[in-house]
Amino acid sequence: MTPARTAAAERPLLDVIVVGAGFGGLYATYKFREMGLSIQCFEAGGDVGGVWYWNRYPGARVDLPSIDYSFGFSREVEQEWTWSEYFAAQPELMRYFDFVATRLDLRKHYRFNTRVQRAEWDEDRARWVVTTQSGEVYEARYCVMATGPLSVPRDPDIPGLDKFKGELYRAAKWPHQPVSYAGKRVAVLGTGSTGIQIVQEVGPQAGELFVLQRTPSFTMPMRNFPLTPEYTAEVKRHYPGLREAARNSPAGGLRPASTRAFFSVRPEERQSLLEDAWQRGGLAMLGTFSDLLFNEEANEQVAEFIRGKIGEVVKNPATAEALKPRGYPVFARRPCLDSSYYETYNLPHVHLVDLTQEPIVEITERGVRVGSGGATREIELDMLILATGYDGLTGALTAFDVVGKRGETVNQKWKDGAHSYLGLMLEGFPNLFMTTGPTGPAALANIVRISENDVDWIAAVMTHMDQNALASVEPTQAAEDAWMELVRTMAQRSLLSKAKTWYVGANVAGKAQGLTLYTGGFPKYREHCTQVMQRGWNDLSFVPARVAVEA
Ligand code: NA7
Repeated sequence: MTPARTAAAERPLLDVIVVGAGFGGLYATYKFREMGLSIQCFEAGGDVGGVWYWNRYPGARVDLPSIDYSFGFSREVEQEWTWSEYFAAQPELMRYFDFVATRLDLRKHYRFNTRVQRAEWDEDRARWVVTTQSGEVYEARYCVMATGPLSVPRDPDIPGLDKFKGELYRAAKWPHQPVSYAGKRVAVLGTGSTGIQIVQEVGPQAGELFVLQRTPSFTMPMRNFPLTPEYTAEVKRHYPGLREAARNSPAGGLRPASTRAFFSVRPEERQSLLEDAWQRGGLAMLGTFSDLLFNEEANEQVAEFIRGKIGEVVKNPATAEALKPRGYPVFARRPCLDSSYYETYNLPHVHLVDLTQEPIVEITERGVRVGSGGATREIELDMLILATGYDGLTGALTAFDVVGKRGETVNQKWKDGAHSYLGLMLEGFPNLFMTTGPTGPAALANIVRISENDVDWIAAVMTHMDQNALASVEPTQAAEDAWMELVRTMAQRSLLSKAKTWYVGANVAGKAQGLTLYTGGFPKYREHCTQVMQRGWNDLSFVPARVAVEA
């Protein structure tokens, strides 16, 4: 690789700046360092872990198998680290990140508690100029935004939030100190994956729990279990094969997938397959039939199966009814996994507040006022927990100024919705790369497998450039447009567009709407990435290094 050069402004020219210390950022840091590149990495959090660093809320737990939700690039890490549970809880995930960062000596490349405020491409000098919040400036040939699809939490747009005098917590910015719920009147606002995990954890501990639900989610049994030494030893013996299997599965993970269409089997058999998946737990249900995200009628029958299960568990019929999701396809919102969510509503001190019947009027000093017209009531609270989601997919790169070669920001480029090439690059933004970016498979496949794929691909581009004395690269407009066309066409066929979720931007007021995720499955996505490499990078436009720059 070309060694770092001194910039005209006397700032050292780095090869790469990496933003983020989650899965994408840590692997990027390792990979580029091993390639002999000079790197500087930034992370807004106080340590490694990405979204898990912030999400310390009660009950936080990954909904992919731990052995799958972990790096595959390092034999040492795979062999030396041992997971204790099939689905790891947040503290164990943090221990894993700590282990990886320590074992591979990655922390020394990072500046933690450092938020990047601006990144601007200097076209004349072919480099990124990156400014941190404290005003420090760094320059690098490449900038890799490993900023994650879920890193910008959003507060609900509800009047009076600042008036509340009780304890106010945000799931995505949970304090590091323990929080006590005993004897307190607690409300949880939001019933996505986060709210569900909090409710089942806090419900039994709180004096009184009010769950403020606008849209119920479908949630299925997680059926978590501790991993025995025998199982772990077997997994460790077979990691290479397991990783390969994950890479070749549509969700990039060790999840059953099916080629069987729903209506191709007899009704009794369908029922028993669904029952079996329910008993096995995890996301087995999603892999039971091949067409659940495409065939609306098949999807509705599975939805009805789950509604039936809710009715069997929740004793109060009105509560059960309010908890049953209707009006959108199952799996179109991220399916949740729980261990005792529905059972929690059988506790006498846990109350569901159905916001479709009693909308929130305002947050008051003492709690929350719900209802409409003359029929409102104030629910007095000691604690309010916000589990109201994220400005997903695009939020991280539109939250600060990332300025390309025409002076346009990513924010401006994406005003009508995310537009990118493979979720990895942006026309007009040379030498800028994203990991797990929008229009890639981001939320729809295992984020660790995508991150590894993305970093390897970015590294291959950089190597090609170095071998051919190229200074900058960006996708051609035609290649980016063709990718977007493919993403949109496929999205139209998917039921994922049919729910109001962060997948489609529906949870952020004023955000462009539409599914900007690649829905063709992880293997196909990898094929697209590989093909452009095999075709001699013909979708990319390169500018050769100038002799003057080389001198
Ligand atoms: P989600 O899945 O976006 O859920 C956010 C929840 O917050 C959802 O139930 C929302 O209801 C609710 N919400 C948001 N704003 C409001 C207001 N103003 N009033 C009432 N309810 C509101 O975020 P999560 O953090 O749970 O999960 C994100 C991802 O993390 C998940 O997909 C997994 O990949 C892991 P709404 O649906 O908008 O009616």
